[in-house]
Amino acid sequence: MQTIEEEIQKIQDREIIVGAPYDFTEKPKKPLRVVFLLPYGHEYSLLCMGPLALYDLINRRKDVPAVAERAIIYDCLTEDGQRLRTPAGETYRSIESAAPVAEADIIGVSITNSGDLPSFFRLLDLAGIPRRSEERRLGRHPLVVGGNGGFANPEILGDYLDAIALGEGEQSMLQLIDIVRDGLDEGRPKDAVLERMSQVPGLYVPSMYSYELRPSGGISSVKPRRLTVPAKVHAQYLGVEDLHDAHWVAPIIDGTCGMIVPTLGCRWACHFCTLGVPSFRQAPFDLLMSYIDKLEEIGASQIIISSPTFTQYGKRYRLLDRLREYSGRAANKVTTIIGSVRADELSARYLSAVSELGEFGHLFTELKLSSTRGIVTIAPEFASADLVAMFNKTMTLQRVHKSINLLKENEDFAHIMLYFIVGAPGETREDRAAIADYAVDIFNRFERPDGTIILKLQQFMPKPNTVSQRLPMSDPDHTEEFVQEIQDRLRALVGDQAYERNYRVLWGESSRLLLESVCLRGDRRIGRILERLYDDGMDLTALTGEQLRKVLDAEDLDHSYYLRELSIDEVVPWEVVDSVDTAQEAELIRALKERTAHDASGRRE
Ligand code: B12
Ligand code: SF4
Repeated sequence: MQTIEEEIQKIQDREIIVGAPYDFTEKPKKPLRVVFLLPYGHEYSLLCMGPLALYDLINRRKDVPAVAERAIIYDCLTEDGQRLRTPAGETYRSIESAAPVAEADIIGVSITNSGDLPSFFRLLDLAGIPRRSEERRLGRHPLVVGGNGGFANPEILGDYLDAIALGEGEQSMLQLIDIVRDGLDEGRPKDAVLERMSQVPGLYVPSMYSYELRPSGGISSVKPRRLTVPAKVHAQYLGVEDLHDAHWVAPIIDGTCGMIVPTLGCRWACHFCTLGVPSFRQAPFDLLMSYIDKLEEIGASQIIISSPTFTQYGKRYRLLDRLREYSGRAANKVTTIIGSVRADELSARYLSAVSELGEFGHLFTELKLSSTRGIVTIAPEFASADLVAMFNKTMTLQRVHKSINLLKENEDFAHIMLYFIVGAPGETREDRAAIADYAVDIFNRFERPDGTIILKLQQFMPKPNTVSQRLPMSDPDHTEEFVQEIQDRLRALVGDQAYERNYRVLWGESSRLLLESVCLRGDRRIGRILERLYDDGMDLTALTGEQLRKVLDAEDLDHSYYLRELSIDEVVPWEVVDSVDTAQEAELIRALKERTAHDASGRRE
C-alpha cells in the first residue's frame, strides 16, 4: 500500500496552479498555518471552490499573516468503523506540508450539506485534534472554523466549532486570521479572542450565546452572553470588487479539468432554494477569458461551468464562442460541462452555441453517472401549477413547452433531465401522479423515440434561511414510497418496454436525508447525538429511520418534532443567524394550508 507521502507526491506531480506560483517570501514573519480540511478525495477536492478561493487568497496576499494548506481524504487512508486511519506510523498531513495537521494554528472545515456534518468528527479525529471547542486551548490547539451551506443551521456543531463563517468568507476569514495572530502575540485567553471574533460581520461564535433548551427539542430563547456580542449575525455576500479572483476561477487544477463560476446567486428567488438568497452577481468577463487562455495553454481537456443558472450570465455567448474556438483548435477532445441552466431562459441561439461546442455534458451526470451527453436540465420542481406559483417558481408549463419545442429542433440534445421536488407540505397522491404524467407529456412533445427523460426526484427539505424554513417535511422513509408511486404510475402509463428504454427515475439518498432532517432543525443536542453515533461506529451512510428514532428516543427526543411545521413565533435554533422576512414565511404557510383545506373538502380544481 502506498504511503501518504507517495500519494502526495503523485498529487503534486499532476497539480497545476493556474497563475503565478505562490510566493511566501514577503509574508509577515512566522505566518500562521491555516489548514483546510476537505471531506473528499483529490479529484472532488479540486471542485471545492469555496475553500480553494480562501486558500488562494491567503496564499496570494502578502499582507495576510498566514499560509494556507489543504488536507483531503487520501486514497491510502483505511476505514476502521467510522474512523479513518493513516497507514501505520504516519501522521495525517496536508498536501503542502509534512508537519502534522494537528499543529496548525487554524483549521477550516467546509461542509456542503448538513447531512454530511458527521464528517467533521472523522476529520478532526484523523488529525488528532480535540473535537470540542472547550477542550482546545489557544496556542496549544488549532482554532477550528467552519463554513459553507452545511452550516446553515450552525447550532448543530455549536459545541465543537470555535467560529462559523456565514456566507462568503473572503473578508471574515482574513479578519479571523488577524484576530488569532494578535491573540497569540499578546497571549490573550481564548475566550477574549472568540469575543473579538464575534464582532466580525459574518462570523458566528457559538460559545458567545446562551440558550434555553426545550425539553422536547429546539430552544425557547437565546441571548448573547455579553453586551459586546451582537444579537444577530448576517451572512456576508460581497460585491464583485471584494471577491477574490479564485472565487470565479478554480486556482488549482489536476492538469485536465478547469472550473469557472460565471454567476453567483440567482435573478429569481424560489422559496425553497438556497441559491436564490445571495444577491445576483456576474464574474468579470476578462478574468474568465484570461483563465480560459491559461487552460488552453495547459491543454486542459475539461471545463466545468458552475453557475446556479448559466443562462443568466450576460456574456454567455462570447464565453461559449471562446470555448468553441478552444475546442476547435485542441489536438484532443475538449469537453465543456455546464452545471445548470434555467429551461425558460433557453433560446435557440443558446442551444446552438452549446451544441457548437462539440463535446458538452452536464455536471451531475458527469460526476454521478457514466457520461451522458446532449442533456439539458429543466427544473419544474412541481407538476401542479399552483405549487409552482406558491413557491415563487416562475417556470410555468407554457414556458417549459416552449423550451421543449426549441430542443426538438436541435438534434444534438437527446436527453432531458427533469428535477422534481417530492414530499412538499400538502402534496397529495394526485400531485405525485401528475409528475409521472408530466414526464410522459414532455417525452411525447420532444418526439425523440431514442431520447431519455431522466426524472431526478429530490425530497423537499426546509433549509434554514429560506422562506420555506418553517414548513413541515415528510419523513425520508416515506419518500421512498412516494418515489415508488411515481415509478409505478410511469410504468403503467408507458408500459415496461418504453419505461426501460426511455425513462430513468433517480432517487436514493434516504440516509443522508434522515441526518439532514434533524440537522436542519436541531439544536446542540443533535451534535452530541451525531458524535455518539460516530463513536459507536454506526455506518451513517446506511442509517435507517428506525436507528435514528432509537437514538433520539434515548435522549427523550422525537423525530416527528423535527419534521413538523414550526410556528411563526417559535424561536428557531438558528435564531441568531435567521434573516428571513417573517411576513413572507407566514404567507407561504397560509397559502399551503388553504390549499390543503381545499383538497380536504374536495373543492380544489
Ligand atoms: C461544485 C459543487 C459541488 C462539489 C464541491 C462542493 C464544495 N464543497 O465546494 C461536489 C461535487 C463535491 C458537491 C457535492 C455535493 N453537493 Co454540491 N454543489 C456544487 C456547486 C455546483 C458549486 C459550489 C461552488 O463552487 N460555489 C462557488 C464557491 C466559490 O462558493 P462557496 O462554495 O459558497 O464558498 C464560499 C462560502 O460558502 C464560504 N466557505 C465555504 N467553505 C468554507 C470553509 C471555511 C473554513 C470558511 C471560513 C468559509 C467557507 O466561503 C467561500 C468563499 O466565499 C453548487 C451549486 C452552485 N452553482 O452554487 C452545489 C451545491 C453547493 N451542492 C449541493 C448539494 C446538495 C450537494 C450534494 C449533497 C449532492 C449529493 N446529492 O450528493 C453533495 C454533498 C455531498 C457531501 N458529502 O456533503 C447544494 C447545497 C444545498 C445544501 N446546502 O444542502 C448546492 C447549492 C446545489 C443545489 N442547488 O442544491 N457539490
Ligand atoms: S431554484 Fe433555480 S431559479 Fe429558483 S432560485 Fe434556485 S437557482 Fe434560481
